[in-house]
Amino acid sequence: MKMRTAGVLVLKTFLLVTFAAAPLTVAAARPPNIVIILADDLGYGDLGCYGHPTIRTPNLDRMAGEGMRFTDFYVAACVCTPSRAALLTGRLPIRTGMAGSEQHRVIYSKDTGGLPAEEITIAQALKAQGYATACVGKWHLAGETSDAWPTRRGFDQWFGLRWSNDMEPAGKIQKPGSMSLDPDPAWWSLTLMRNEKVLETNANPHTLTRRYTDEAVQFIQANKRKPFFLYFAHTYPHVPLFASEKFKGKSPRGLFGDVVAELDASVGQVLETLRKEKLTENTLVFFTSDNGPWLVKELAGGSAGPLREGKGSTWEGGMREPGIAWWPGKIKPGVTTHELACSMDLFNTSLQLAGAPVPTDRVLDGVDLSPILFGDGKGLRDAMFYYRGDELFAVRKGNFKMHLQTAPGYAGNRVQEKLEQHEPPLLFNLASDPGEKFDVAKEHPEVVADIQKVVAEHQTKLVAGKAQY
Ligand SMILES: [Ca+2]
Repeated sequence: MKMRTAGVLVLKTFLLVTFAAAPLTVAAARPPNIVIILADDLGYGDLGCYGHPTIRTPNLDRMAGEGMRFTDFYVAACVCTPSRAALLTGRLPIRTGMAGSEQHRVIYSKDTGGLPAEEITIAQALKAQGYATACVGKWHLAGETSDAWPTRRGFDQWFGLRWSNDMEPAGKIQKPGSMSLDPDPAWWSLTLMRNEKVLETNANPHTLTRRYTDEAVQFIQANKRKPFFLYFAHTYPHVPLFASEKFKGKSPRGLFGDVVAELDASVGQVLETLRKEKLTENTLVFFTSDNGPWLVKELAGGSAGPLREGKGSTWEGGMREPGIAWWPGKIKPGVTTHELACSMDLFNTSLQLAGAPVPTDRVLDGVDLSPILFGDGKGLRDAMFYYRGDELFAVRKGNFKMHLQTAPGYAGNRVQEKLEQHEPPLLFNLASDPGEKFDVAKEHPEVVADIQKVVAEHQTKLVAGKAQY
């Protein structure tokens, strides 16, 4: 017996040593790569796999077919800056000071603030685990004089724009009052950044998606032998819209459709690169958008499909987004989930997958989505809070959503945005009425009372961060 035990031990030791030295085992033990692809102002209804009748998105449709499609995926805010801050930190913008206010909803170039240094981004947490980290695309979490650039918030490298493409001060000619379709590019020359330096002050808006994609592909190829985190935040389909020659004039939906088709092709190229480099079995890719469609831009804005309203609003169209998760061999293909999930969950999920410690010294609003992604996990997220600026407007619990206040979408300077207070609150059953048309508060006083308790508890415990912009 003793001899046999010793023999097994020797064999075990031999196997351990041998396998530890083998490159295959090292690769298998490697934490997964994480790629988050974020569109800007893309609506819930703008993709083929979310029901758009004429915009063709074969690559995203295939991604959903090979992966998991969420019907109830939310972002944490209905405009750019707070939504992005929440995705990267896993915290409601009200906690981090990145919520903005009714008057000042996103960061502008002259602002001095930015994402606070005390916050922990996914990039910082993963970099500490040895990940290579890159931000490709729009940041919008720092003003011009702020030091809160991607390279100071955990990213090894950054190639992209500082803000939205309609905020670029580089144009020589005054911008037109309305964001017409296909505007003169001379109005919209863009300042392109490489890390903390201005790379170009007259970048061609038509080639932006293609150049972002080339950068993302190069980053993946250059880092294929170590774990990497790629945050790929597209500039489009935020207005003004520009597509490259290859896509222009092709979509029946017009320029907006051309631009979305080009984004779709970009996603296809990223996934194809992962296939070519044999990284698919160890890479999670998640696709979503930062907020709903900018409806007042008319044909230059997107569609929220069956959902009410769009960008800037806490109606569903402002904050419910396409959400597609892809990891062949790990996520079951062709699954549609109705589980409630949020962009802030990508923080917890990414850290957990990377083996990074989840911070315990602060309130996190994300949850780890692994049980949903890799199994049949249910009910991970209890409630969803809808903030507009620094005010709570609505809360969803289960299928019911209660509105304390409502406002139409983000009108900019074209239409007055009229806020309405609701006392008693409005209540909608999103399962039977996703378009939020039929108030059922009177029929369900117990649900209203229950959600009011959730609101009271949330507001009692909430410690709002110091406003950063
Ligand atoms: Ca946006």
